[in-house]
Amino acid sequence: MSELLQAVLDSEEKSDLRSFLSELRQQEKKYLLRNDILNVYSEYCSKSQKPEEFYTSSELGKLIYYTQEIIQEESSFCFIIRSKIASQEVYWLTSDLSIEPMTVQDLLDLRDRLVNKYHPNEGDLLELDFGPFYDYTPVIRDPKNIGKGVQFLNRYLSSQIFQDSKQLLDSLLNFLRLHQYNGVQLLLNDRIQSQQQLSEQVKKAIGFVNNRPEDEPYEQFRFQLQSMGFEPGWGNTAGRVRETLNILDELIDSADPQTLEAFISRVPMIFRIVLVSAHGWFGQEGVLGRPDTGGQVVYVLDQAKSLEKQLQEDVLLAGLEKLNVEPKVIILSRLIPNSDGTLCNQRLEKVHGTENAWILRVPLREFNPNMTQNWISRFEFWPYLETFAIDSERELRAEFQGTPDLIVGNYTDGNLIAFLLARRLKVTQCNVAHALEKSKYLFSNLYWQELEEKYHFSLQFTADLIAMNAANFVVSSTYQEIVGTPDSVGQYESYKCFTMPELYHVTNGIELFSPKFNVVPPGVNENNYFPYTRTKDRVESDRQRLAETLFTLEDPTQIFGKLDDPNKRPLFSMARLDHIKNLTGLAECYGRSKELQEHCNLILVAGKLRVEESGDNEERDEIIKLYQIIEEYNLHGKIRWLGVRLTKTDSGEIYRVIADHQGIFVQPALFEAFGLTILESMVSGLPTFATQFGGPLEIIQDKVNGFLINPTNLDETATKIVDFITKCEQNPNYWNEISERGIDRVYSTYTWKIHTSKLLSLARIYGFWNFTSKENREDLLRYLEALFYLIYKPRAQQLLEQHKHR
Ligand code: UDP
Ligand code: LCN
Repeated sequence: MSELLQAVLDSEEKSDLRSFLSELRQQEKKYLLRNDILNVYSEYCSKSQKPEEFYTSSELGKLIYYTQEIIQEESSFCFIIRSKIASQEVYWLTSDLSIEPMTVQDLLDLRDRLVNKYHPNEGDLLELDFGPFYDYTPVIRDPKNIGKGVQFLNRYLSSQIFQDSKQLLDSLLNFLRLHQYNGVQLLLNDRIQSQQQLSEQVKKAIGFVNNRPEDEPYEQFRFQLQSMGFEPGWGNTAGRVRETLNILDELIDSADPQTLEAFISRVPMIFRIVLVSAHGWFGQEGVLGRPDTGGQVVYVLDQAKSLEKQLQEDVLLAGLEKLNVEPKVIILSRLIPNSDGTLCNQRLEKVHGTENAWILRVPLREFNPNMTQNWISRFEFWPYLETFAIDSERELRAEFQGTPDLIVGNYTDGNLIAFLLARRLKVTQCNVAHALEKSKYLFSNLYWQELEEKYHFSLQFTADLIAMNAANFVVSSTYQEIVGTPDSVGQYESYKCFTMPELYHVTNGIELFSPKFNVVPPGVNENNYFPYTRTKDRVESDRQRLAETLFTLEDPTQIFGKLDDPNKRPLFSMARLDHIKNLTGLAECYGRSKELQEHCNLILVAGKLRVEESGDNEERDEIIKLYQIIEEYNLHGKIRWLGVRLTKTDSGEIYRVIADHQGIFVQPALFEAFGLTILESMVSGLPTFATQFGGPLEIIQDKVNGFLINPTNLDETATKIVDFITKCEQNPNYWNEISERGIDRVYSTYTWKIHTSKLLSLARIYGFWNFTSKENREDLLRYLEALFYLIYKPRAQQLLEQHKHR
């Protein structure tokens, strides 16, 4: 029984609960989310003149704090209480205050009844439950360790070696014999056939390298090692080979998690990587700021560059250089024949600044040229994924002259393609969500039928469930992406239990305590984005040109607005123009605050200036809204709106120019999964104000190296910014302090170097884990395939039929 509910009933606050429920009954809404609940509660407290402590410290206050949802049916209520991260309890509270626990099934039925989609006489709905399949894996117990999967797995695997060393060391031996590059055997040859031999030969080889100079190149003693059973891959010098062999020796004798991780991280098993980023305009210039093309492209491009570099370093250290081992990274995207001036119609494009990283674009099959020759919104992309995966497999095999060692999917579509490819190619699959739409759009599952024509969530959520469960490991940018915060549900967590009325019920959609989840935040491209104070790396002519573009240039084709006083402090934001990015909210916040207008100009880099130029519904709505706000608050002379598509170097310099003018960056999104612009602005040295909803909550330490805002509270946001400006005016060094701390925050925590070395180490360890637990995963994968063929595919084919007539 819920302790929180019981505590209220056992206290003197029982009558308060009764009055609060009666307050709830007055509400028009029957389904209240946390914010609504807090509003009703706060109204109740002020109406009944409760002292301030009552709001938070009373038993009722505690119950309300942890209540995520309340659903009313007739005169009773369902309370969904999340008193601990990643676990919820559901109770039914009747008008006479009796409490009954509810099952997940009861809850989903109730939600269906609420939208009149409950039909018990027609039989039960399909129920999806992935729980039973997770018995092959150990689970984390403490929620605070969620997202540290690899540490947990290492502990688990090393304790397995300890308990049953024979079986796991056998697996390790077989695993080590597996690795080849272009037909050349690596690590072990046939001279080592058993654990016993491995153990003996390792000691013998250590003795042998011990007698050689530390920096003697591997090539000079390669054949002696070979005769002992060791092939290339142990190191490039005698010193490095000795180190690697010593780690293995220690592992065989007494396994501990650090040794296991250190050893597996050195196994040369990853040379070829595929990064799937399928739907967008994937290119190196002229693609950002378009609908659907933002951070994911930036992330994947930078990641590809950094991965290539790290793989090259690893090859060098493993002593494989002389074998002509050439790491290769391929970004797989779609080819868009009508590419609107971008290079998205080219099959192959080299990634700038790399030796062997490429963008490979595979065309969609021509089901209807009106659709498949053009960019297709991510919400409409679903029918093309399976054939795209089949065609891509062929192209990838040709490009690699073999198969890849790791496939990383990005976003729902890329993740589903990664699942299909990994299954066909028998390769480790990694998932990166970037943003899960389910939690971005309120009630997106409950009202999926009404939203289907525009968003096709039935396909997207089914694809998400398949891909996230199939993945060997999941890389998330933040902890809260997985399981939220004490008072908000995580993005992955939102897949745990939900109804898709009349389609299916999900009673256990994902195991949040699985070690597959790992928090590995992205970095920022340090060549493009660096502190404004590094003047020697800046190009003066670019600085001047961009300052003019930002503050004074008159070019109505791409810039709206002329500033009365271009010298005022700039309040800057840059984002795609979609509803969730909420630039219109920022304009309104600015419009409502005379003080802000007095001190600052508002400068926005966003989307297009004209409705006719946009092919995207949300972007068109936002353009209209932004003009309305400018008129309503008469912001002429105070706002500049740049509908420009910046080059990569310009987009770096633009933050620095704003910093030259002691400006501020504001990121006002209603929800932001991570928020690369926040890293970019902080590393440039701009004091940054960012939404408290989503990833920024983990990036920014409030008032230390930036500021968190609630973008739904416009006046409070304006006050926070005005307070900061006032403080800067009183103490001119304050701006510098925040600026410097923002820069430090990025360099210490958000670099691509940290990201890729962790990612590769994960890929190796999960590769090993996949190898040892392969058979146990097969039943899960079969279940997922059934969902793909029986639910996803028929729906995708229906959508394809609609597309054929467009
Ligand atoms: N961006 C850009 N021009 C624009 C809008 C955005 O270059 O007009 C870039 C921005 O610098 C950042 C990325 O697009 O690198 C946006 O990433 P973020 O993670 O902030 O948001 P997303 O668009 O992925 O939701
Ligand atoms: C998608 C988003 O919405 C952003 O919040 C992320 O920063 C971006 O992808 C990169 O992961």
